[in-house]
Amino acid sequence: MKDLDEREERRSALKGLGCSRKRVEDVRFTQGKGHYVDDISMPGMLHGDFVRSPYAHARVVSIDASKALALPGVVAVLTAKDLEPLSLHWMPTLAGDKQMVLADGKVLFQGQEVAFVVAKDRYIAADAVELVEVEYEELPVLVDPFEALQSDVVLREDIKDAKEGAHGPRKHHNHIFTWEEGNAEATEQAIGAAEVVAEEMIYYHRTHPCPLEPCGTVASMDKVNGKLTIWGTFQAPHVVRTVASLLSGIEEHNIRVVSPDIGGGFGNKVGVYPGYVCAIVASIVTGVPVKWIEDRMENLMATAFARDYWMKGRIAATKEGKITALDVHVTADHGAFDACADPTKFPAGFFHIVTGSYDIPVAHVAVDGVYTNKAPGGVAYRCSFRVTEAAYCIERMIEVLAIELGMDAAELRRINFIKKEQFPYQSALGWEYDSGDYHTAWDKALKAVDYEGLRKEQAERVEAFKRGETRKLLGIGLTHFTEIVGAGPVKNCDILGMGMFDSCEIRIHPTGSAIARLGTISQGQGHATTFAQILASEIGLSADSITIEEGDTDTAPYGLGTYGSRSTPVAGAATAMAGRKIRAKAQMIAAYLLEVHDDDLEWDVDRFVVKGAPERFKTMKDIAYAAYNQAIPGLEPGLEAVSYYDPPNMTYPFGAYICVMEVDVDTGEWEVRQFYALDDCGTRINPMVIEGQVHGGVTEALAIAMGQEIAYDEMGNCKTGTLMDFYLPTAWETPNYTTDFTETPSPHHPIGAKGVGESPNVGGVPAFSNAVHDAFRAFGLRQSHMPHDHWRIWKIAQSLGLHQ
Ligand code: MCN
Ligand code: CUM
Repeated sequence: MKDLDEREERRSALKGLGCSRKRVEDVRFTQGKGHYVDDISMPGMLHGDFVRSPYAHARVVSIDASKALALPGVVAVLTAKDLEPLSLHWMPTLAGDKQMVLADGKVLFQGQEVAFVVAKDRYIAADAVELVEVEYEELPVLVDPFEALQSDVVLREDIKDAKEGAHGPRKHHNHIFTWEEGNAEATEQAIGAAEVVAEEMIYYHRTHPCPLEPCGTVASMDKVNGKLTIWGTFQAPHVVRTVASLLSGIEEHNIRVVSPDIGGGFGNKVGVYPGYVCAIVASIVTGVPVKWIEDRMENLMATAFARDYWMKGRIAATKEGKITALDVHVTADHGAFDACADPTKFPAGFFHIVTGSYDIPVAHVAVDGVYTNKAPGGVAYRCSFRVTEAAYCIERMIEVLAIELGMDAAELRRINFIKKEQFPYQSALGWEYDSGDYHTAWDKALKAVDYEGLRKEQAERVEAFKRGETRKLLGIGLTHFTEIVGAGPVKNCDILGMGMFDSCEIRIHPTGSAIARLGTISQGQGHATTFAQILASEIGLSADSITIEEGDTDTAPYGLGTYGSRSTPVAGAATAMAGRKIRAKAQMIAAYLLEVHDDDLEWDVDRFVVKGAPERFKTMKDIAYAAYNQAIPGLEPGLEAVSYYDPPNMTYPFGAYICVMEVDVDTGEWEVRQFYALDDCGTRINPMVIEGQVHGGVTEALAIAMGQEIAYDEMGNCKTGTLMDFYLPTAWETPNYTTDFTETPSPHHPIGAKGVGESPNVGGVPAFSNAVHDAFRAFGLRQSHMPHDHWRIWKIAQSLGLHQ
């Protein structure tokens, strides 16, 4: 008993796996001591600012910069003509397309970069932007992707005759790609033979990650030693370095990319933006550092949006509700350039996870990418590569099918879930789900909210409404989602040809503390806290004695960065594997010190103990000291390790979310009465950090489902370019959340962990949206598009005849 207590004490002193260790980052963040890109200031530094297009589609007739150049303090005004000799007026996108850095003959969306002003300070640059005279000739605007596919108007004149794009044949001059997965014929047959078929168009509107800190960079070309340093808001610093090298011709060892503290990323900072290229060119030309920081409007109007997927679903089932087939056709509005950031093979990301948590025998998806006069981008905002669109689609289709069948939607889910014993499960669309136990999670969730009691209350409410006793309806929003996170494997996943592995390098210091560097980069996820915990449990040093460093390509091992909730599944695995290499060498050192054979030792929390002789041991601290200070025959001095981890599969976190919402029929106002979120992300590293991720992600889901939207008028004017128009919930509007969990480890991850960062958004959006729909189910509502703001909810009630 005493031994056990003592061991537990040692274990908890490590603050390793499972510990709700406080976030070490927060000391500086809460004291305003974070160091962001805009905090960087260098002697002689210049500032850039963009002239942007007021039109969504126009020819650029002329650009006259003479007045701007005459303004004291203005150093240069760059246009496409200046970049052309360097072949930098266009740049490759991460999706195999190319994008104008500065308007080359025409503009294709409102807010597009037309000219880059470089001046002595930010204010002069802004004043000079006003003085640049651009003459435009307006062209017809296409904002509707369906119309774009029919229209004679050619958006991308540069590729108007190209029959092939980066992802195969193009059907029309505004078409980007068709991408398909699954068995079309068998699916069509199953749908044709089905007893019940539900069909619906599900729209997931265009939205935006809107991180607190907008995008920015400081580029500094040191002409003396030929080194280019780029600080920036980058979610993938190594990729930026490689791309910068390929584009500029500067050898990669002469480029250093640093991501300092990042004030939120949410996918917005994966892409490469014209501002980065222009700042780099301006620094190379002037030989002094150049800073570019966008403002809020620029961030909302011109950087990577998310979603804009029109999903036509057809789901077939037996009368008893057993699903027999699923077909989805997506019309995907990618805006002016295809600047998604998906693995090369997957132009629609992992959308083919659209069979969700259900055992669906045959399925087929096809996605058509389309150009329109809107900002480019297309993959961002806690999305895991289009998984949130897929989850929304299937979770809405299940609800629609439940209506068609006259069935309870919780029961319909239950009878179609993939069963525990079916894992690893091969989905009809080609994925191998690693592990799951959906029934247990579902039952736990339903019980926690007293589902039956809620349905009873809801039925009573409907009756009371009909009797005229209340004007509020009750909606119960159900969701069971399955996520797919942790790209690689390298054999399937690359970005611009770079395989999606990740890495960790560890150095143990002589006194028994350590530094670990990773190929990922935290934007608020708490990596410095949690990766130290993985390592603490692996190597037996306290997490408090381990520094985690990310984001500097001069010191960190090559990695593909942080997005798609891949850090834990990939870099987390690399961390554990590197830790195990440290431990293997430590064992040899301990054996030497204790004068026993390696095999006579066993690992015990923070030390190697001689089997059967517990009083004889060496702690990791003892071993670290010996590694540097004692000559050990046959062993090199030092204690370091590096691991590059190529995951054998992705991880498949899942969850059960339930939202209980009151909806006022007369005003369209809603109130979230209860939100229950059960997440299963396998082995939990830090329950408190997970809870924080869930709170943040569900709040963003609330924003998306209930109000957030990047909207355009028919002229292509962005109507939501400020935070007056773009809904960003504050603490005041954010409901109380109940979090819960089950723990089904990943069988292939070294510590069994799956990602969690995006799960709450993937699961949250359908939960909120289903709650709104469910409130009106008794009155005949089948499908209504998000965002469910008060006006749209009011319109639902109006269309159902619920207003007297
Ligand atoms: N974690 C854990 N146990 C697990 C899984 C994760 O304790 N089983 C912890 C991790 O150690 C990490 C955090 O949870 O500290 C998130 O881990 P993970 O799910 O691996 O996701 P990433 O670290 O790769 O973060 C990316 C993900 C994405 S893609 C978006 S978008 C998003 C998100 O994280 N952007 C965020 N959460 C965010 N949170 C903040 N504060 N800011 C952002 O920009
Ligand atoms: Cu897709 S948003 Mo996150 O992957 O950075």
